[in-house]
Amino acid sequence: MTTPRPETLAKLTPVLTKRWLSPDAWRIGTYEKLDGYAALRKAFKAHPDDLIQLIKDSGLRGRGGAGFPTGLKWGFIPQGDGKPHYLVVNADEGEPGTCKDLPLMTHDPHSLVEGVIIASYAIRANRAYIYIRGEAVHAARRLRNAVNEAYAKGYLGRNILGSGFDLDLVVHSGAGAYICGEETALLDSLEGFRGQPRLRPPFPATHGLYASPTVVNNVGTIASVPYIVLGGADWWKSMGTEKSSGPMIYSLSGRVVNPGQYECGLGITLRELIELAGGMQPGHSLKFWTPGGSSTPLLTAEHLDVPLDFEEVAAAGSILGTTATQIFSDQDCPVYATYRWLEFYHHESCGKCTPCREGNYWMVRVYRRILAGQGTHEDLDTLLDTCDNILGRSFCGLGDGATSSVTSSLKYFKQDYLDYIEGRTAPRLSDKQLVGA
Ligand code: L3W
Ligand code: SF4
Repeated sequence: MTTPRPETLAKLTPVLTKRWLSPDAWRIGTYEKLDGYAALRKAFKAHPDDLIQLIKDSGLRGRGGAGFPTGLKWGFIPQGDGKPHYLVVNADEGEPGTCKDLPLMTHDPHSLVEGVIIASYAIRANRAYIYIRGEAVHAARRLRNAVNEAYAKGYLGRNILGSGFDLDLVVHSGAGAYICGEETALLDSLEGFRGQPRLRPPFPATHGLYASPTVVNNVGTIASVPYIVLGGADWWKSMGTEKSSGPMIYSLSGRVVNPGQYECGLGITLRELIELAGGMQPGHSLKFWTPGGSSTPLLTAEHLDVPLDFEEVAAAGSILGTTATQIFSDQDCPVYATYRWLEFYHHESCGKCTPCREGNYWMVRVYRRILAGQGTHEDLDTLLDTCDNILGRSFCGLGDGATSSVTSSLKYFKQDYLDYIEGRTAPRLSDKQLVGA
């Protein structure tokens, strides 16, 4: 294990994670003692439009993967249109490797509830929903407890803190489908339909829940709002980079000594993050990694010093995504890892469009063949051709995301594929596993 140098330790910026180690921070009394609901009182003194401007000025970008500017999204909500407005929090965290929202909701649920109230006030929504992943039973329990506590203290319901603003907040548990993390599938699911993506545009900002203007934001995005209200836009921008402002929770998993959540300004490098996590596990050296979950193209040891912000990761050929950095070593196989991710996408494909439904099905079969030692050189062309027919031709991001590890592993680790095909690597799957993808 390596001990982080003081200059690297100084890069930790606990903002959203600052209460996680306080026992009982999930209870409203403790939360209030730790500045809880102070931002809400401050927000109610401002005009809703000024709050939207504050979020614009802060440069806050969506923490769910796409990095869309939050203030801009809030500003899309038409005002004076006579329609109800909704805020929907996407808490359907399901991307492989992604695990920053669940601990936030478990350890500090009130920060999300407070963010929901401020954001709803800003966009003039009187009803908000938190759509949480079905398997996240404990986090949902904590959230529901927090919502009940907030109602009891007058932070939710009618005429909140005498402001004249009303808000009802519902915590809704999904049924465990990854596709319901896609914002329009989430809205369909919330309305009681089968969760499948809708055609965009129109975007939810104008035609969202029940065809009304709706802001859909990730947990981390909304939980950031109280801090920006209290600290101001300049303070928020003092962390991160010029175009990717603020702190970000990086989730390190895999071959590091201390996997976990490390909150640092956007733009930290993987080299520094691994140092914070105590280094690589003894006997392991970095081979490949995902900057933001399994939907983001793999990077390698040559990318250790890429600043992990939206722009620089894109320039390196990947996507910052959800900052779920999964670390693999020389003892891990990129072909097998890609196969396991593909199994996931194949299983979770909602089946609405042909490229994703059929493409992932066939790619899983090709991977099984390769991993069973029965692959051919043509299989590699078939994989690339299939990806070419999925990427940009799928109805939603799930299809595109499924191709990321295939194309990037073939780009960087073609030799690992050839080693299976040409018999230098022992098969990892048996003949029995070849059938029935
Ligand atoms: C109004 C316009 N609104 C865009 C809104 C849109 C959405 C947001 C981003 O997410 C990402 C993918 C992966 N008028 C608008 C507009 N919007 N143009 O902006 O939209 P978009 O299309 O860029 O992305 P998306 O499809 O919403 C997909 C990332 O997710 N990903 C997956 C993550 C999985 C999780 C999880 O499990 N928690 O987050 C992995 O990287 O990068 O970019 O709200 O409505 N003209
Ligand atoms: Fe469904 Fe996949 Fe098409 Fe998305 S890309 S709509 S998940 S079949």
